[in-house]
Amino acid sequence: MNYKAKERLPAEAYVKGILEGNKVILSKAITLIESNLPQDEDLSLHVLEAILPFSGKSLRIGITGIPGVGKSTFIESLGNIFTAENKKLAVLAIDPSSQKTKGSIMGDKTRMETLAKNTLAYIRPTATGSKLGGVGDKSRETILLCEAAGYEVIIVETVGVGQSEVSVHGMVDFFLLLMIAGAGDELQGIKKGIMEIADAIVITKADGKNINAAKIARSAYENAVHLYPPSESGWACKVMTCSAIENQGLKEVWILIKDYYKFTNENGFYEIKRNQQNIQWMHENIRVRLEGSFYKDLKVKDCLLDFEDQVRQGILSPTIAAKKLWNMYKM
Ligand SMILES: Nc1nc2c(ncn2[C@@H]2O[C@H](COP(=O)(O)OP(=O)(O)O)[C@@H](O)[C@H]2O)c(=O)[nH]1
Ligand SMILES: [Mg+2]
Repeated sequence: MNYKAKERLPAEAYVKGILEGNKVILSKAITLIESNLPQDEDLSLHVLEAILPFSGKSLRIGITGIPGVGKSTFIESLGNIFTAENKKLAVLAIDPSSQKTKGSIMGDKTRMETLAKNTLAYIRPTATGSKLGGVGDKSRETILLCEAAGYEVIIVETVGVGQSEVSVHGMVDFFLLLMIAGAGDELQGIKKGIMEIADAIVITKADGKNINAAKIARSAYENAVHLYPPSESGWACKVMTCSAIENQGLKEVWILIKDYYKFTNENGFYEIKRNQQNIQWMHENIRVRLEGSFYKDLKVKDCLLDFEDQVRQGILSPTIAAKKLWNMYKM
């Protein structure tokens, strides 16, 4: 038996530990929440429900950009500013590309060295490589646990691949896109849609020989974002430059984030967005449950391969196949 029930604590022990800000218990609770074992579901939900009243009070920041753009180094420098203000910071580093090697996560740990040692900071790499927003993704629940543990700023770091940026955008208040000068948008894997949902674009590594290129990139992106239609928040995307290594421009980014917080609080968007995100979260959860239940259904399982075969051969149309399977499922 793989299941190690002994490793689980009673619900109250998780809740007490989290509320006391105990990092070891917090980590164990996140492991529990991330578990997809049916045996863990009740306990997970119990813990989540108990901590819910203590959650929601952090500023949630999403940071995305291609591998090597400087996310981890940036977070380390920005994080040091937060902690210098005595703010507790949690960093959830999610890297779907590191599923096999876990290489980037190791890199992250060394690149966030001072944060990793800081008692005010908590770093949680997601080693599962789970697809953000996909089945088994518990990033949102993890955010809630960290908030209940007293973390006032939560950074969700993700690599700009696939759909993960969009998923992160759906769980944070402020969405920051990091870019480097010189590389084209396509080279950076930046899809247009991503720039449009960013609350800020920061050109990293604006130091040494790179300073001028960074300034040029900044005005180019400024011109580009001016063309976008106004966002629902009423906030216009800002473009900045920074050097995490030389500690330049980071304070300005923090001021900008605080400005955004003030702006969206005053115009009511902050709350509207959180509410929308919760509704979306509920629907995603329902979709995941439905999908799981559908593919686990024995009648469906029995016919699925055969139907796939017929679709492949062109005997059966995909729509009809889906409809037939759906009817079987509903029977
Ligand atoms: N010159 C310079 N290099 C940087 C800066 N930030 C990060 N780097 C370097 O860029 C590389 C990738 O950084 P990392 O933070 O791991 O990027 P990530 O993959 O986006 O998390 C590392 O070699 C860093 O030392 C910066 O501000 N200036
Ligand atoms: Mg990194």
